[in-house]
Amino acid sequence: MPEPSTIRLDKLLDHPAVMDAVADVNLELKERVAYQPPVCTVFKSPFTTLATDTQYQFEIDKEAHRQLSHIIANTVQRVEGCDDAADEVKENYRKARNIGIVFSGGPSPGGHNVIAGLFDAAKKVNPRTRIFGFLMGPDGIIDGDYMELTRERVDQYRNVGGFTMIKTGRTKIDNRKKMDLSRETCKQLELDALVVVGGDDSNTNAAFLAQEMFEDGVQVIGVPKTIDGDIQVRDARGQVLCAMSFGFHTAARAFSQAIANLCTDASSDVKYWHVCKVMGRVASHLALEVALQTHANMTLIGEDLADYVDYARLEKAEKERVVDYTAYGMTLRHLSRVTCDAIMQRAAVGKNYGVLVVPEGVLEFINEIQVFIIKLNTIIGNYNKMHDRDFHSAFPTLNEKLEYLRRLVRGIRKDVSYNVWNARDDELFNDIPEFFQEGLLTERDSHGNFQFSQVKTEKVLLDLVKDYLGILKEKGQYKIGIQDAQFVKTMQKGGLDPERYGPILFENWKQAQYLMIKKTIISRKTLKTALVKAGFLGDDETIPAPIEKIYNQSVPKFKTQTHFYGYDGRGSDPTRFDCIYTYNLGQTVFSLIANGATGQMAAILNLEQDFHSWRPIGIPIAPLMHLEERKGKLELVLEKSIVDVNSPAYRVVKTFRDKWLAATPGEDHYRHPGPIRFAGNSEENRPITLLLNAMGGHLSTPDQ
Ligand code: FBP
Repeated sequence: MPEPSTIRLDKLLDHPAVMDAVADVNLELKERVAYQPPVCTVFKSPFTTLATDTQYQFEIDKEAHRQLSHIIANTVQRVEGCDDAADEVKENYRKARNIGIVFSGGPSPGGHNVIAGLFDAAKKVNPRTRIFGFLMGPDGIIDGDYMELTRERVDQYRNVGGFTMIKTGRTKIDNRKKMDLSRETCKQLELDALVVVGGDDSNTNAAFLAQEMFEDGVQVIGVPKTIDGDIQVRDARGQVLCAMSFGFHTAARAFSQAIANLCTDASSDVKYWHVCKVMGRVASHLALEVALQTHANMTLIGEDLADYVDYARLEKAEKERVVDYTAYGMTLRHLSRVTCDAIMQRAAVGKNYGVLVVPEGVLEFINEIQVFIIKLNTIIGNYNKMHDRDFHSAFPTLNEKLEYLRRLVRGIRKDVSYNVWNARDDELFNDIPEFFQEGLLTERDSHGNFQFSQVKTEKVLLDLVKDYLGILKEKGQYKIGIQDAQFVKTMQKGGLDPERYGPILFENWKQAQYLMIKKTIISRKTLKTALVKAGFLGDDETIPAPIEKIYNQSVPKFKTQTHFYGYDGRGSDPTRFDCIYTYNLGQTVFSLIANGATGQMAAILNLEQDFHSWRPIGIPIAPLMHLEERKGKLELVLEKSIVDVNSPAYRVVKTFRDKWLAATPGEDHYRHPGPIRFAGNSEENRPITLLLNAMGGHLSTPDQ
């Protein structure tokens, strides 16, 4: 045999093929960064102008009037293309500007393209315009940390996921000091405009910055970012202005790909229930899109649970002439029962496996948990208002926090919150597992939001499900159905007559394709008793092997795997839809700035339609604001949108619920959206939720 040739390591490392193979930049990435998203027709014109669109009206909150006087009269502005304009207008449009941009909140795929779109539009109009990226989120504005963005840096991140170029952060510019420092930074940089790319809270912040810097002449423009999909803007008449924030499509597709793969695995080795928690904070938009993309067996939608009415309870209460408020809305216990029921139904047709999708914020819609969240938010908010040290530094351990709550009950600590937490709350709270108590008491984010991603929602539900399935198993209700043909084959192979044993073993012998062992047979002992009683077995005889085999196959083991889909999808490279959407948002931002707008949020109409119908607009932020309780006090904020249970997307999912549960003999109905690809004719070009919801605000049922 010839000796294998040897190669020196330094030579190997110098080899072009090896260098290519280990390079940080691969071919796929090269192709991605080189992609040039198409622009809306208006951006092909040498100029753009803004036209007020009077068809959109808003109901304005009095407090918004008071606090945001400079920008409250803003209207919806349509961006229009323009070939020529008066010299003065042209001069103003083309002037060299200093523009700052900041990412605020969690990363969302496509953010880099907002920068690229703005950069390209601004530099095209005037190459002397300078774009500054504030580093690490709003802290960069407060501390004056920024970098000037060069073409080389922007090019490196085109169509690439994450917010890596300038990073992000969750600081809120929410007090005088931070506001003054931010204003100072903008002055020092001689900024003409500041662009805030963020979620509902960050766009709220953008409105306050616009108000604050109005007289300094610094324009502030917001961009609707968040994978959660909870910035959806309509006017007072329900006309859609922003159907979807950017990044939602990519995150949903990334989660869906992974979850669809689990569907494949689950239906191959048929032994696990995969429980997948998906991000999205309170709203279940992402879970809804995942349901549409994957047809997973069961998808919980928080908003649907809140709507739940337990009619059996109502009926019982009516008979007893009492009022049962617990019949409205879902309790944790009831949710676990509904989940067990679905698991049992599948097991009955031999499918002791499946995929369950749980939105991370589902607990917010559960009666008792919602009460805890509101009460604890108030207690923590009150504490922070009254003391120098914040609640979490004052009570770092769970025990210390619990002790503080107990003291509120005893009224020893005459705190403002002493009447918020009572003995009943304390009793119920002590009943829940420690890890969940810890979750509920976790630190709120800088905007006062409950941090759902930090709570093991799926574990809370699963623990209850496991307990209840155990009870159902003991009652003989949770069993795996045995295919009749398989029973016959096993018996005949072992020399036993299936016709003789069938009626003794099964409660639905000859009635169904999947046979259920009788409820009274829940152990080998009870199996033997049934056989002895039927006269098929003597007291001293052992159970025949084929029967024992069938019995063993009917005993379910509830084996689970839990998964959390969040940060991975949030960091994914954007879909083509998000690449194009965000690049055009960046271009829209520039048009708004160049036309003197402030306190507006860039958006694009007709996202559900063919790209050629997309229409860039500016949405006035101030008229959208309303009062909401945050950290225990009323604050002016942008409303988060949750799933509308009358929306077409939700109704479609609800209609297909039974089909996708697939608790019937035969195959599952899983759907495979495949990986996020950048190009290709079969690449899906927009979110399914978006398409469905654009088909009508509300659906009527066929008999209406
Ligand atoms: P934004 O609202 O800032 O876009 O963030 C969305 C999100 O990814 C949520 O889905 C999730 O609950 C949260 O951020 C996680 O926050 P963190 O990054 O602080 O862990």
